[in-house]
Amino acid sequence: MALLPILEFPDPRLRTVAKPVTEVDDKIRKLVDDMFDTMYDAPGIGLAASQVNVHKRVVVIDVSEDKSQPMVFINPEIEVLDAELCEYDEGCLSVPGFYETVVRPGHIRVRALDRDGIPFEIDPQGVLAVCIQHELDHLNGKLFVDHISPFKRTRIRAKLEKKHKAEAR
Ligand code: QAP
Ligand code: CO
Repeated sequence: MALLPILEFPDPRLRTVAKPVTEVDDKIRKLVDDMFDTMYDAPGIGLAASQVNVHKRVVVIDVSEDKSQPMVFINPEIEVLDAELCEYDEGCLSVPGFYETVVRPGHIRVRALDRDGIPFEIDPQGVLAVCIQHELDHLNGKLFVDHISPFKRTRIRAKLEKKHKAEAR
């Protein structure tokens, strides 16, 4: 069991584009296990390696109520399946305390490798589709606050900077 420190907006390291995993080995599996520990402790429903300052294309998600559906996505790729958009109130462990409505495609296809390096494919809708897109954004250096108005983003940045200064005292 290991809890990893989570980077918080506006930390510039969250803007790093993560590199593909070339081999799913024990080191990657240890990262995946530590990411689940960190996500469940928070608690959260999704975590990208970028958020724990590891710039590799690794995502963990569990949208169940009782930690019963852990999912691992290594080198995920998505395809939009239909034009229908979905609105969801998103939050982020890297933007603690803030939730805003984000609009995204509601039905996607995801191809990725699992924790054994085996390719799989799913066609999620609803919260799982939202969460995968949110986490894939992290791997590309993007945050949910990039999808909201600049006014709201600036306000969130100012509040978090104030919190970080108070914590550093
Ligand atoms: C991404 O987010 C997500 O502000 C995962 O104080 C969120 O797990 C995808 C969290 C919503 C789809 C819908 C946020 C925990 C957790 C906070 C999370 C907080 C404590 C966020
Ligand atoms: Co996030």
